[in-house]
Amino acid sequence: MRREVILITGANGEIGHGLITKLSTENHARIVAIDVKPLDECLMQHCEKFIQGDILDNMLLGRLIAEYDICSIFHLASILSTKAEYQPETAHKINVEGTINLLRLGVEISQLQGKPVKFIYPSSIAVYGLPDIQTKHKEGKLKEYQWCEPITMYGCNKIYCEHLGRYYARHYRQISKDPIRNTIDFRCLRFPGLISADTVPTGGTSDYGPEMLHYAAQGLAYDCFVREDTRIPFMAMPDAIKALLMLEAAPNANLSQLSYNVGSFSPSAAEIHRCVMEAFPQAQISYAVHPQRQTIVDSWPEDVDDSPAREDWGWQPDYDMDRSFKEYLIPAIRTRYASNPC
Ligand code: AKB
Repeated sequence: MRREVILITGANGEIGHGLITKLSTENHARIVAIDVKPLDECLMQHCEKFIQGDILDNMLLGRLIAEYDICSIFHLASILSTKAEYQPETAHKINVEGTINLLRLGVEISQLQGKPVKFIYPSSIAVYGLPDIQTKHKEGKLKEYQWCEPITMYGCNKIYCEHLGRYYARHYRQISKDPIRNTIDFRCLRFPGLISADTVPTGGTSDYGPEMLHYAAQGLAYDCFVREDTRIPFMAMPDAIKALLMLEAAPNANLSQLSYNVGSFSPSAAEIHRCVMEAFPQAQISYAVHPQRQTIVDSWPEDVDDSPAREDWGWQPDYDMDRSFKEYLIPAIRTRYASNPC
């Protein structure tokens, strides 16, 4: 009998690193991982199989169905907000067409297995689009349905893929003679900016948070590209992984909506700066505002209302800002740059 596996796309990215390690070491899951880039050596041992390939390659995805019983899909692959503004059409291809390919794969698997396949999709605070800084301050914590008018290609892609997930889960081929039922069990999280001790993000607009810290730890000077008073929500990577796994494990009957905000702490750039200086007093951090990136971050909320996640599946972060820095980020980053692991 074939054993069940979990499929992870974008496996070599920031979330992939944390998720693969946790799923393998603690949940003893069998993982099939895909990424266009080679997988870091230290993750290989945690995967049953790694495939270097493109989620736009339908032949490759088709082969997966033949070889594995996929019970859950964590679709992490995407091009982040800043990079997507340089290449909007490429971002659309990967972020939207890539997601459709995975959703269709999920439907095919569900039909073969006779049960819905869990499809876990990380969305983002980039789905929000506040018109100006006054409105941002006035609105404070946003609920899932407020101000969903993103100004970036990445944000447009994410909100559209949330809708696609709902369509594939509930309305797929609804007027055909034999509508397909029990397709995918779509579950989506809207993440804030993520900060990991193990990886440095590339191509995002919340990158100033993790960059400040990683540059300081390496003794490099850093020009923060947003104003000191800029405030958006952030989350430490262990909590992001916890949220993904909690949402995946939640009984379907408890889920009152398909997309959930998850919050943790919401510092200004100056507050992150202060925490970094406490740990690395020699750090050289200055501000060189990039006006367009500033506009993007100003359109994102100061904080998110995550009460549905708390009520439906018991979401609660383990790390507030103080604990994130003191117990996770600073010690792990010191070790990382002392020994340079992958
Ligand atoms: C980005 O900056 O694009 C991402 C995000 C907030 O989703 N980190």
